Amino acid sequence: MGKHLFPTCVLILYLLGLVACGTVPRERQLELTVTAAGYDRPRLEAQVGEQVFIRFRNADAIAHNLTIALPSGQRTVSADAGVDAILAFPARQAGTFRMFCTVPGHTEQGELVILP
Ligand SMILES: [Cu+2]
Repeated sequence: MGKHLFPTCVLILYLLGLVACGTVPRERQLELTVTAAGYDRPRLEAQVGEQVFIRFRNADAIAHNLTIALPSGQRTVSADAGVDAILAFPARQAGTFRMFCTVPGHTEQGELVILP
């Protein structure tokens, strides 16, 4: 029992240190639902340094995707009818970035604002 105490203390101090130094990215959980009327919100917000998780809920009867044009490249997640999918990425740079669906003929759109 006693010989496990020291490594446990070291581990706890290490984890506390990571949190205190900010090297563990904060998480930003967001949700976006798509219906036949489009995305349910025109704007999502996150902050530089956060790990962003967008739960993309497809409440429509056909497949859609969520594509975001980030400075590091385009990120896409597709969701079949009635299915949820997750788009995850680090928010590295502040700005306003277009969100849209790339399925031909589809017009869903909005913007992701990454605050400095
Ligand atoms: Cu679509």
